[in-house]
Order: sequence, then C-alpha cells, then structure tokens
Amino acid sequence: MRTVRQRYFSGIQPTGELHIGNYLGAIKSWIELQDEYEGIFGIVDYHAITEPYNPEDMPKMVMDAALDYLAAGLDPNKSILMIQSLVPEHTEMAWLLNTVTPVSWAQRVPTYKEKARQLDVSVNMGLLSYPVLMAADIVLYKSSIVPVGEDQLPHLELAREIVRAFNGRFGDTFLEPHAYLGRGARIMSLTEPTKKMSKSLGPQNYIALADKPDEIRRKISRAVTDIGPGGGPMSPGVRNLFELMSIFSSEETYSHFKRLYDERKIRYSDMKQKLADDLISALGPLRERRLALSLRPEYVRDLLIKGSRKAGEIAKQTLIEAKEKMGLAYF
Ligand code: AQP
Repeated sequence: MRTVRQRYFSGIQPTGELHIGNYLGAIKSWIELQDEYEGIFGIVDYHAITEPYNPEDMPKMVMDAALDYLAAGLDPNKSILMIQSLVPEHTEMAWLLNTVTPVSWAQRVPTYKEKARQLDVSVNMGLLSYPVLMAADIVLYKSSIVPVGEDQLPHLELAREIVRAFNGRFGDTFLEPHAYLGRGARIMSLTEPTKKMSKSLGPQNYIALADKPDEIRRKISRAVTDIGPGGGPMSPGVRNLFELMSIFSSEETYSHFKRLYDERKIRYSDMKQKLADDLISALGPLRERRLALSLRPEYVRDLLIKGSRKAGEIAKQTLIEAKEKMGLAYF
C-alpha cells in the first residue's frame, strides 16, 4: 500500500543572495527530508517586503532563490516550489490568525524588537505581523515540522501559541508545528562572528551559494579569528570556522586542526586555506547546476507557476475549513 507522505511548508525570503547559513539552516534539511515528507518550499516575497527593498530587484531575487533551491538538490518531482504572493490564501489565512493573536505576543518577538531598533524608517504593520503570516504559511499545509535555523525558533514558538489559540477558540483545526533543526542551525558572520551570518550584513559576512572559488577563498581568508596560537576556549570567529570545518571537511581534517589548536600550534592561515578548499569542493557542483539552470529560465518559471497553483489547491482546502470553523461560510 502506498503511504501518504506528511506535508510541511518552509520558506526563505528573497532579500539577497542565499548563503551557507540559509543552506545549512533550511535547504539542506529540505533535501534530506524530501523522500519522507512532501515539502512545499516557498520563496516568501510577502515577508521580504516588510523591510525596505527595491521593487526592480524583486523578480531577479525570486528567480535567484529558485535557482539556488533547485541547484541545491530540491527535486520538483517530489517537492513543490512556489512563490508566496501567487497563493493569496497565505495573506487571507494570516488575516484570520491576526484576529486570535494578541498584539503583545507579536511585540515581544526578539527579531521584531531587533529589526525595529535597526531600521531608521518607521516600522510597518507588516513587520509586526510577520510571524502571523509565517504561522499562516505553516498551518495552511498542516505542517507538523518546519526545518529552520535557530534564529527562527521564537517565530515557531509563536506559531504554536497561535495554533493553540485558534484551536482553543474554534475547535481542533491545525497541527502544532515543531522546529526541525539540522546541523549548522546557527552559522555566524565571517566578519562579525558574534552575529549570525545574514544577507543583510553584506556580502563579506557570508559565503553565497553562488560564490566563485576565488570569492570563497578571499572571504574565508579575511574571516575574523584571533591572534592565536589557540588553546583554551575558542573566540567566536574561530569557533565558527571549526563549526564550518566540522560540516564541510572530513573528520580527519577537523581532528588534525583541532589537535593543533589544543596544542597551541595552529596557524589560522593554514586552517583557512584547507576550509576554503573544502567549501569550494562542496559548493562546486551546486554552482555548476545553478549555472546550467540559469540558461533555462522558462523551465524554472514554469515550475514556479505550476508549483504555486498546486500549493494553492492544498491551501484553499485548509482556508475553507478554517473559515467554516469561524462561522464565515455563508452559501
Ligand atoms: N546564519 C544562519 N545559520 C543557520 N540558519 C540560518 N538561516 C538564516 N541565517 C542562518 C535560516 O535560513 C532560513 C531562511 O531565512 P530567511 O531568509 O527567511 O530569513 P533570515 O533568517 O532573516 O535570513 P538572513 O540571511 O538573515 O536574511 P536577512 O538578512 O534578510 O534577514 C531560515 O530557516 C533561517 O533560520
């Protein structure tokens, strides 16, 4: 008998080049889970417009994200690739969920507080209700898990509270989603290693999935470490390089440099050179697939349109169910 795969939704904002933090925090888990679950992978442009952006750049950023998803190994025969704004059920569901979400819940989310502090323009309503839209993304597909990086845990906790609030008021409708954290759920910035690697901190702080070998080498060589020679507790930059090495290099390589560190004999320039080599080997095939796919924009466009349509059909059913529960079904 054919077993029905459980579904889940996960997404990334098209706010710039996707980097190895996005890859390790989200995309790598998507690929690993795609036989077991039916994944719906969103390019969440409605989230991206909650911060200042250039409208002219958006179509290219959406296309670039799709290329990264596919080049990383997302299989369109097993998974659904969609654009959030092409499925209006997302914003409609968000409106329903807004009505069961106290404003104070949204105001206490750390990422909101931090972004509100950073932005020099006034904060818009979209940024405040960002986690409610994220909850809508998740519940529309009755997701029981959501692969995310560590920074998204407060959003996911809020999504769970919203689900409980909705189910408590209108009866069991949605599943409480659980975070799925893979290895590398919090990769730090190369230039400011006390902050997480982020698109918004600029290209020098991250390794983009599309970076060329010489760019990878240059960025790693400039990564912040300390003056050495190792031993004792690691500084944030050194810890981050070891974290990357534990993921992208062999066990032997990791142990070799760890031993040199413990013996206070490490030369960070050697470590960086080896890490850069291993990153280049790991990301090389992805970059080649990306290049090949970029020559087939019609194919990618078609996948996005069909995927969004398919996601819309699933989302519609859940939205109808939620509206019925809320007394919003009239005819
Ligand atoms: N440094 C990171 N380490 C591990 N996971 C990360 N993620 C992001 N940064 C890291 C995970 O990537 C997924 C998509 O993130 P997003 O684009 O929706 O939002 P974000 O977390 O805000 O990503 P950025 O790069 O920091 O973007 P900007 O600078 O635009 O805000 C999420 O699962 C996230 O956890």
